[in-house]
Amino acid sequence: MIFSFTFAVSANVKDAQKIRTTTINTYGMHCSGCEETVETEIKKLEGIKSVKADHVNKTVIIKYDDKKVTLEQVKTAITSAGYRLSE
Ligand SMILES: [Cu+2]
Repeated sequence: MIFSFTFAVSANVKDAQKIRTTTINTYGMHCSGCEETVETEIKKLEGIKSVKADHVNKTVIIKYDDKKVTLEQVKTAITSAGYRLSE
């Protein structure tokens, strides 16, 4: 695995924790129970600040620390829970 770092010398220490917000299209959720299942699985990952699954809009909106967790890990959690990332 290749890591690349962009480092700003003047960066504030707080910037070391970079919180990203991402919407992941998620298919196969039918009700609020499904939303809960997805949210529970994602919350098990370290670095997840918040997660909101929406079965009507077919989205999962996450806020995460990209130093601690990758989008790939979140997507894996979704598919492991039995849901899909494409229609
Ligand atoms: Cu359901």
